[in-house]
This record gives sequence, C-alpha cells and structure tokens, in this order.
Amino acid sequence: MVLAMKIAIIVGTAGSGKTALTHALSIYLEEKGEDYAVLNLDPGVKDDSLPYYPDINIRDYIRVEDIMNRYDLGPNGAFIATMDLIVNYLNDIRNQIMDLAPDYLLIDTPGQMEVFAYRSTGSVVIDNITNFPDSRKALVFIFDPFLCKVSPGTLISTLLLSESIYWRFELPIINALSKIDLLDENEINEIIELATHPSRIIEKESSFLSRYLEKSPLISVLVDREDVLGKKLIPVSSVTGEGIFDLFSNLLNVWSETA
Ligand SMILES: Nc1nc2c(ncn2[C@@H]2O[C@H](COP(=O)(O)OP(=O)(O)OP(=O)(O)O)[C@@H](O)[C@H]2O)c(=O)[nH]1
Ligand SMILES: [Mg+2]
Repeated sequence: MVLAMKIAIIVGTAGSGKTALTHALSIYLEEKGEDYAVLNLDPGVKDDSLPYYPDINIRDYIRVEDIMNRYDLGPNGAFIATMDLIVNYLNDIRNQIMDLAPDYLLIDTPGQMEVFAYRSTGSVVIDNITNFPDSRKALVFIFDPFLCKVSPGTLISTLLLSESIYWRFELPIINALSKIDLLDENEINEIIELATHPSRIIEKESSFLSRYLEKSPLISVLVDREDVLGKKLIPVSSVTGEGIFDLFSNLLNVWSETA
C-alpha cells in the first residue's frame, strides 16, 4: 500500500512541551482544513490530561499503571517494561494508521525521552509503524527554555541532546524553542543566537566553562556542525500559536527535501 503521508515525530525532554506542541500543530492543521491524525505514543500519560483527541492511542493497548500493578514494578521500571512490550502492538498501530491513511500524522512521544530514544525500542517503534514506502518523516526536537536558558552549559547539553537524537533515529530534525510566551524578546534572541552559533558561547563566557569548552571535543562537534545546526531554532508558543506557521513551513521543506 502506498501512503504518501507526512509524519512529524515530536520529541523532547520531560515537560518540554511535546504534548502541547502536538496539540498546537493539530489545531493549525484543523484550521487549514487538512487531513491529519494524531497518535499518542505515551503509555503513561493521564487520559484526562491530553489536550487533543488522539485518533490512535497507545494506551488503548498498554498502560504504564497496569504494568506497575501486574509486575509489581515502580514507575520507572514499569515504563521501561511498557516500552519493551509495545513491540507486541506495532502491527495493530500500523493497521490503524493504514485505515486512517491521513495526509499528515503527528506523533506525540513519551515523557521519559531517555527511555524512548536511547533504548532500542524507540527507533524500532518509529521504524515499524511508519515504514510506508512513500511516507516522509521528520523529528521536531524541543528545546525547553527553562532548561537551556539556565547557563551556556545547559544550552550546550540541549544541543548535544538534539544531535544525539538525530543519530539515534537517523531522521531529519528540526529544533524548536518552546514556551516563548513565557520569555521576553531578549531572552528568545539570546537563546537562538547562541544555539545556532555555538562558537559564540565560548566567546561570550570568560570563565572556567569557556576554557574547558575550548578544549572540549564536544564543543568542536557542535562548532563543526554549526552550518548544519545553525540551520535553525524555531521559536514557538503552543499557547498563543506564535511560530507554529513557521515550524510547519520548515516541516514542509524537510518533507519535500526527503521526497
Ligand atoms: N506558557 C506555555 N506553557 C506551555 C507551552 N508548552 C507547554 N507548556 C506547559 O508546560 C507543561 C508541560 O507541557 P507538556 O506539553 O505536557 O510537555 P510534555 O513534553 O508533553 O511533557 P511529558 O509528556 O510529561 O514529558 C504544561 O503545563 C504545559 O501547559 C507553551 O508554549 N507556553
Ligand atoms: Mg506529553
């Protein structure tokens, strides 16, 4: 079956705004009259806390709280077990996607990004449920301003996280800065300036960090990739909708580049 679907997979650290951004993108597509579907891949989210209606919901198949009870596990162990058990339902989810056959599919991913992304399950899940010959995929990696504005070091770790997510999934990636309605313009500009030109972090800092960074192989990875990373960090607010048009335009570019 040929499905020329355009798929956005929303990833980011816990609380970065994945679910809210999935919702904001769904509102945007709804308003444009597009044919889209939303897939919730978070088996631990509270049902009444989802702001959108999931057309496909992993929780219809497996829930973290059931696994906690069944195997007498704590929340983290249960989440890891749940992610591993998800492989049993991949065909069902894939079939649901094929039945809906939307033009656009938005995938909201679990809070514990480190479990989802760094255990093998995450990429296996994404590969299996989205491997339609003509589909186009892109990751949207969220920079949580409340993590990356704390210090240059936390911004660097967020950049490296984005880079490592790219290598983990080997899919085109777009970086988005979330929650900009809670920032002033200077804060937004500074985060974008430094995130897209990591070498300026060294110039800016005259501290131990700067001396360390100059010698760190990690910063040279970022600086070497500056023209790629410098691609963009798109500021968005899922509350006001600011930047969602820009984010979607970038997604369209990435999908068309991979066509
Ligand atoms: N003001 C504001 N709040 C936001 C925005 N995006 C997310 N939030 C808030 O940030 C909190 C976390 O947002 P979620 O969308 O649940 O984040 P998440 O990444 O899905 O969280 P987990 O799935 O638990 O990892 C919620 O209280 C949201 O209302 C935004 O653009 N602006
Ligand atoms: Mg969420």
